[in-house]
Amino acid sequence: MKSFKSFIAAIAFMVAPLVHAHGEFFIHDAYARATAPGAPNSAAFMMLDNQSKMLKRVVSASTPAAKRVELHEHAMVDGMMEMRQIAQILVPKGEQVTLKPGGLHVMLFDLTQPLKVGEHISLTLNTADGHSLTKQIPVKSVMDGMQHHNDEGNHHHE
Ligand SMILES: [Cu+2]
Repeated sequence: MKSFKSFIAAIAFMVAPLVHAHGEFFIHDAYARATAPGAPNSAAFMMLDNQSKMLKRVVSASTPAAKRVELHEHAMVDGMMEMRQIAQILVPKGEQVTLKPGGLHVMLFDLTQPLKVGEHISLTLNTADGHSLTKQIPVKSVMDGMQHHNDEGNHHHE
């Protein structure tokens, strides 16, 4: 048993620096919403995965595909679901935060060209600690969650 434990410890010791070298903050399953010709805006969605020992704050984003990029959330305003800009997206240590239609998203304003299914765009996220993550993300057809007043099925109107 003792040698087995030291074997595991040796493996952990060898693997840890590699994991560190590959970064500890990840973007998974990212995509941008396809647009109709002439549509000025779109959005990008993804899962943020913080495997580090510290809180990560995404404070800005950019892409060559849009002239202006903002971090957005959806919130209830006077009984209506509206989206609004937020200063940062917090990802606690060891946790994942999902950006999805109808929730948090990266808003793409003034597209430089229509986003077509099958194409890829480059998206960069910047964190408060000065790191940037850039990914090529696919363009996908997405149900537009932005115009729905979705009742989640829990309310019961008589
Ligand atoms: Cu938005």
